[in-house]
Order: sequence, then C-alpha cells, then structure tokens
Amino acid sequence: MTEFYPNIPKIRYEGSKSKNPLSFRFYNPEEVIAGKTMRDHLRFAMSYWHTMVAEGTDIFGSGTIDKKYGATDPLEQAKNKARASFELMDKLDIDFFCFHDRDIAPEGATLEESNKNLDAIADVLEEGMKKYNKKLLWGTANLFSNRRYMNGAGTSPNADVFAYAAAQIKKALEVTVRLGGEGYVFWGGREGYETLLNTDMAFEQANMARLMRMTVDYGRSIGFTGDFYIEPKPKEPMKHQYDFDVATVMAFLKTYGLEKDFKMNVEANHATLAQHTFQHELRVAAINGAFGSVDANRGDTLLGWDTDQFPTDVYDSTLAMYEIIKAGGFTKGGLNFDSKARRASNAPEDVFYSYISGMDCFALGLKMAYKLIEDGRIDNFVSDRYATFKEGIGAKIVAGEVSMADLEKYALEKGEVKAQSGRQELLESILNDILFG
Ligand code: XUL
Ligand code: CO
Repeated sequence: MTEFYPNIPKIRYEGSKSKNPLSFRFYNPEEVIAGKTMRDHLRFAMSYWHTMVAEGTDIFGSGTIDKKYGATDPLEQAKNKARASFELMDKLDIDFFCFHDRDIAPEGATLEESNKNLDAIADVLEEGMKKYNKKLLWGTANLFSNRRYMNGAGTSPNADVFAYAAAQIKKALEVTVRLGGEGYVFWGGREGYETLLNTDMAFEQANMARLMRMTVDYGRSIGFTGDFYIEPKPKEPMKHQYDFDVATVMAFLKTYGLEKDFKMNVEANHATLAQHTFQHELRVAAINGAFGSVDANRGDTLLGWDTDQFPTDVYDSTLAMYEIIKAGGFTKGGLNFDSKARRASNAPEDVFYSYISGMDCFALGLKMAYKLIEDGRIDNFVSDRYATFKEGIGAKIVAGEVSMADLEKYALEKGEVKAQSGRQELLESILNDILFG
C-alpha cells in the first residue's frame, strides 16, 4: 500500500520534557481527567478541506502545497486523498473528520455525475473508517464555491438555485448518514448580502428557514439521529452574513421555530471577526442551551479576515475549555481544527507540526480549565458577586415578588448603595497563578 507521509512516524505522547517535534508533549489520549480520557473530552477532528484539499492559494498567489496525492485524474486524486486522510488521522491519533461534499469528491458536469462521484468516494471513506476505526463528526454541503451560488443558496433570489442547493444538501445528508455522521452543519457562506439596494432581507431569511426545516425533516425521515448545527460568521465572503453571531442566530431560530432543531458550531476566528471573544460565543451558546460543537482555530488581531490559523494560545484554549466543561462537555460535537498551515509552511511535515501544536494547545487548555474549576476562586468570586440576590430584597426580585413601587420604597429607605469592586485585575492575576503557579 502506498504511504503518503513516509517520513512521518505515528505521533505519540512523550511528555513535556520531550524535544521531539513529532511527539505530543501535553496530549496524552488515554490520560483520565475528571473521570474521562482526554480523547473523549476533546474529540479532535480533522478538517478535510484545509488538510487534504487546500493548496495554499491566496488572492495574490497560486498554490504552494502539493495536494495531488500522486494522481492526475480527478476521481483517482479524490480516492488517493481519502486514503491519505486515514494515514494522516492514524498517525496523528485523531478519531474524527469533517467534510464538505465537494472536498471529498469532484463536482461533475451534472448533478447526477457529482452524486455518482460522491458515492464512489463514500465507498473509499467507508472502507477506511472501518479499517482505521475513524468516525465522521459532521458533514456539510459546499453551497458557496460554484458560481451558481454567487447570490446565495438558501437565500438566493432565484428559485432554481434554491432547488439546486436543496438537492445538494439532500445528497450530502445521505452521505453523512451512510457514514454514520454525528452532525450536519449549515455554514451560511453566501447567505447574506452585499447591498440592500437589491435585497429583500425578510424574504431571504424566511426562505433560509424553509430550507432548514426541510433539511431537518428529511434528515430525520432517513434516520439521521445526529445534531444539526449552524456555524455563525459575521462576514466573508459576504459583506453581511445573516448568521452574524450566536445571539443573532438564536433570534433567527426562535423567529422561525427552529430552536429545538439546531445547536451551534462555534468557530474561534468567526467569534473574533464578530468583535467577540471565542469565550463569549461559547457562553452565549451555552446559556441558550445551544452549545454543540467547535471549530478550533485562531485569527490574527492585526488582520481583519478569517486566517484559520492553528490555535496556540493557551489562555484562549483554557477559557474555551472552561466554557465547554461548564456547558456539560461535548456529546455529539467535538473540536474540529478548521485550521490550516500558512501557505509558506508547505512541506508535508508542516501539517503534522500544525496539528500537534493545536492538539497540545487544547490538551493544556483542558488541564488548565479543570485546575481553574478545582481551584474554585474564580467560580466563588462570581457566585459571591451576586450574593445580594440570594436573600432579602434581591431574593424577592428574583422570585418576582416585588413591584416598582416596592423597590422605590426600599431604595428611599436604604439610601446610597455601596459600589462593589469587580476585581478584574485580581482575577486576572489569579488566572496566571493557576496557569503558572
Ligand atoms: C468558513 C468555515 C467553513 C465551515 C464549514 O469560514 O468555517 O469551513 O466550517 O462550511
Ligand atoms: Co468553520
């Protein structure tokens, strides 16, 4: 059997003292933390599009990375790509993967041909999944690359485009179900607008909801028991995307009665593009009962676009894992590295260094988040901060037992209130103490 990464050994945990760049220093898959292995806490996934497909193009330059897998015919290339993906997941000890329909198989001249290509590759994937014991975290349909989707897919002004998108989703969902996928994602790549001068926003959003309802109904009818996710992003490629952030998506879901059918797939770099922190978006999802899955990556604070870099910031991964643990941890979701090596990191081993650093970063985040919880100082501070609502007038406010007039009477009697410190700097130094102390 051809090896696609012959110079890469199986990556193993060697501990924090190891200087071997092809080893995990912090990710020890079988290590048990709070009753669960790191593997089960983190549920790492490989993004097929960045890892197996992306060639390092940008708007100023062509590909820098060879992703031909030793073949020229597109279908042969796709088969080799699938085979290579299992070698890569096996060597990195990653249990899951995620794909768009058009990542795994080339688009044909007709829809029938595209579907046939998908079936052919699904055969190869199914075989690889069995042989290597790998699982599909989620599937999705690419409804943004082809020119037919330039005005959107579900929110296109053209009914034929809507129908094509529905057909594509139907097939992507069938392949997801066939491969035992635990989730299906909607990322509204071109579901938004460039100018309101040509856009009926209310109609477009209602249509999007129609497409989502149809997808859920069809998915359940063919036995899909996984989670449906929406992945918010404020902009790029469109100037304004309808799934701007978690709060906007929650309002959309509630408007159209879809809130019981969808959870969030929160992406770090999308959060920052929406001028939020990753932690903020995770918290908003959790408090709405909609935490589902994560696209792990990071942006660059000096750049205003989706750089999809591998995560390396341990503060960020700690606070993210803190939110994830508080939300109950992953059930059907996981940590999908929607991340790619820079285009100048174009050697095969760079993909391995990238994943190792991302996986180690989240392994550290997981450990540190538990340290934060066990330490208790931050949680206790937050709980104490609201102590006035636990008794007296505060408890009555929460129980709905007082009126505006009662509160006026209380305030008049009580006089000026004590302005209580928020202690941000102290808490930030406690965080450092826990991380490095
Ligand atoms: C794009 C993005 C997508 C989704 C899946 O910014 O994140 O790759 O994760 O369509
Ligand atoms: Co993503």
